[in-house]
Amino acid sequence: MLHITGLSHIDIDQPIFNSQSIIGKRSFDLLIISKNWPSPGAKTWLVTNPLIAFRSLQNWESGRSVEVSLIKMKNILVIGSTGQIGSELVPALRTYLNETGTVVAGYTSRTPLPQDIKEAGPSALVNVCDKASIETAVKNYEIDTIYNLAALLSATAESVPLKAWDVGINGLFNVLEIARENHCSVFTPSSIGAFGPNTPKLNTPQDTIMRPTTMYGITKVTGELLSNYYYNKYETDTRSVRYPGLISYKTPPGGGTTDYAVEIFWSAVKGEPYKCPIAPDTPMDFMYMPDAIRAAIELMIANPENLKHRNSFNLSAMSFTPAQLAKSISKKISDFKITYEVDPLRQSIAESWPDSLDETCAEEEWGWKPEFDMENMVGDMLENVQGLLNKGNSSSKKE
Ligand code: NAD
Ligand code: AKB
Repeated sequence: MLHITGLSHIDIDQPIFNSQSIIGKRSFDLLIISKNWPSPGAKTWLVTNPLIAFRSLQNWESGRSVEVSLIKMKNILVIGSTGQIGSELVPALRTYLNETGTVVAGYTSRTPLPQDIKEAGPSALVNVCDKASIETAVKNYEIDTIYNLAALLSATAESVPLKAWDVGINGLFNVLEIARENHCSVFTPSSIGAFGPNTPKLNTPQDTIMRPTTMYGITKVTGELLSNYYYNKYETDTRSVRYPGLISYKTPPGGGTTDYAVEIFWSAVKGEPYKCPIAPDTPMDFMYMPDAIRAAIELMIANPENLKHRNSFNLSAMSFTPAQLAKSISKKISDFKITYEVDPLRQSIAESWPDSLDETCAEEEWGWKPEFDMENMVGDMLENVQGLLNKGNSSSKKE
């Protein structure tokens, strides 16, 4: 994880806090500033340029307390960089680090790296089931933070449950062991799939019944427990979130139950009717990818002293049914049509998951707040999918 080399709690009115006192310190590579610390809902910013940090602080109301963390350069390994999340997380982390650290894009021989990721920084062949390949990348690049995104999503996992366990759990064990030996922090996403049919469906609490009925869900609960075990037993800095279904346009989703909420946009923009595999009145929780990426970064730079939970935080942004999403799209594309051909597997998984999660703990412990609701997500998705179609990219599904 981040190596905090200095941590001070200061008042921005105090004379000590002037441009010289920040710029004068040469020992840090990144500056993290958290507003209203340590109150609940404190907001954290990662700033790579101390001058910009100082200017933005001057704009704040005087008298606010702020926490300033001076942290060392980070070298990050992202395992699973070619997926729906990884393909957006790698460029986002590179932008955040702003050349003060290295982001290594891990990929497997089965999935070539997108050109933009390959050209913008280092990459390494990393198979999560092959411990040596993780170790080589960690040692070669002096990695201090691992984002472990390798997994088989819920629908795919049901057709190859042993493989899903191997990648999700034996793979995670490898990552945690390497992290323990090399003092790395680890982020391994969990999911709404960690919950099951006995879980309270509405405003699902952070700590509640977790008896999933899918192999995907079983790997997610086990992964949460294993990650907490490494934190409690070895002080390995593990942190994670329970993502809802993620909506994005850059990379198609990889075989999940919530994939419909991405595919629908491609049909709508192409002027085609969409055949939905989920029944019209089935609610699930969703999040737009920019929020998901921000969460992955903000949690990993959060002050560890404020984290009472670690693996994993409930996250939420919007909850809707296919019919509600179709209606929202129809407001922008009036002749859009949706029909339903329910896939029994995906439908039964969807019905076993919560409708909406309570994310209070994430708000209180690391200041989490989503920016996108359904309406502005729909507008942004339609615009961006149209842009991609104009450029000749027409893929809404994994090849
Ligand atoms: P994805 O299927 O799009 O990508 C998974 C990535 O893992 C791919 O790059 C794949 O090549 C890689 N991978 C598979 N087997 C591997 C192995 N043996 N070694 C190394 N890499 C391997 O998945 P995603 O949507 O990007 O999800 C990433 C993580 O987030 C997963 O843990 C997933 O369960 C979780 N999550 C995703 C969503 C979502 O809606 N996308 C929601 C909740 C949680
Ligand atoms: C899936 O549907 O499997 C994923 C998830 C919500 O974990 N998108």
